Amino acid sequence: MIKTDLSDLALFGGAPAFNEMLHVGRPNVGDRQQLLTRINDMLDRRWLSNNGPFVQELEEKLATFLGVAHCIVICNATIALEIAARALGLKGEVILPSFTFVASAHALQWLEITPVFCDVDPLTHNIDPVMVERLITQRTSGIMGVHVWGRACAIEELGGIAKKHHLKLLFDAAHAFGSTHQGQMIGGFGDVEVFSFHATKFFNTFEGGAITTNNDELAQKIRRIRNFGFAGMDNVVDIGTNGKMSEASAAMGLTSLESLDKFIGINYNNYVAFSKGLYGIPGVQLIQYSEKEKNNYQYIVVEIDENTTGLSRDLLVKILHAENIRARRYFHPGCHQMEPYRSSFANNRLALSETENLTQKVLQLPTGTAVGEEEISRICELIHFVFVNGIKIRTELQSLEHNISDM
Ligand code: T4K
Repeated sequence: MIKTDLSDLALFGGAPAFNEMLHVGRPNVGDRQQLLTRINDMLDRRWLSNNGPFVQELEEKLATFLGVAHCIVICNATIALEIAARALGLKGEVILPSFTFVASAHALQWLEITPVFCDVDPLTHNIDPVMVERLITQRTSGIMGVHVWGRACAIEELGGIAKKHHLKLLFDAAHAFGSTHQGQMIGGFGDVEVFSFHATKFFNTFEGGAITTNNDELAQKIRRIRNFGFAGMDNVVDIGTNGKMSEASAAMGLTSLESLDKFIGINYNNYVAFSKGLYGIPGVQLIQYSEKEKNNYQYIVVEIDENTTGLSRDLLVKILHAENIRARRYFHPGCHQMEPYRSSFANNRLALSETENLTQKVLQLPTGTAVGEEEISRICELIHFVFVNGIKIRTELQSLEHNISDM
């Protein structure tokens, strides 16, 4: 139903725009029959984990797709980051953006490496290399860039800084599977890159991730660490963990890979539909993906400038949730504002002004194969309606809150 009156909004008692919740990160599922066939094969073989045939096939196919010498699949990207950090010998401090999913920081802190949070470029949302250089100390051992929303961070600048200061460079490429930088697939930059294949990513293995590198020795070490440090039967040579991907996950990965182009095509069409639908709303800006590079278009990211719209991002999110549109606020409030980092970072807080600004402005809207043009058009109409009536909505809410506090 098209909303024409404030009372039509679900927040004020109207019927929600959607009967079923629309999610950011609804999993894409490829050919179900293919998946089930693979699962049956796996059961017949009775080989369920530990570098099984599906894992090996997936690693080979991913390495070819990414144009990288080694792809080591892992049970999830958080463990993959931990394994990568350990394999690289990171210690002391590692510089990374605060504007990332908290897993990037946790993976370091888990190894008792101090995450040193850096601000971002407000245009790209990616780590600011100028500030990175200012944060380097005697204790710094590495830099972790994050390709936020699948858009490559300043790879060359970070590479130059890492080389000059003899630091390791790794990239959290959790969002960037299928994206390119200067025409080259993300996966082969820095010392290592780490992907996430979590259910909410456009390419998923239920849970999963991968570490990619062109360094043969490092790849061998990563493989050992993934498997408890074993270098052969009964021969342990490193501190290892269990980072193995199961055969069921690899079966899902092989099946997802066969539908990759379809998933990206749907994401791209959704992105175009949102671009058109949100066009012309003052203070509402959809982030741009360069047409010169490949991207997976997995994230529909909108910046809300409250000074122009008169209505905050948080209020819009509240309105959308009531309408069963589960918009998200990635990455609110920023890692440096979360514990334990907030307490240890308190003195430095003001230094991350761009991050703090972004975490107040940014939201993600539902996309993926579970969302089509019809839903997108209704979401955009609703957002138009909300901002056209921004002042009235705020006044109505204030009077409701006032009445409640009087009761
Ligand atoms: N680095 C970066 C930059 C990352 O963004 C991430 C993860 C990582 C590292 C670590 O990767 P992994 O260790 O996870 O491989 C979600 C994802 O769980 C997380 O993988 C992702 N980034 C992050 C950005 O988003 P939550 O806490 O927001 O998830 P949750 O449970 O709220 O789900 C998101 C939405 O998806 C919900 O509306 C429900 C829907 N959903 C979710 C699942 C799992 C479904 O509809 N079906 C499902 O099966 O973190």
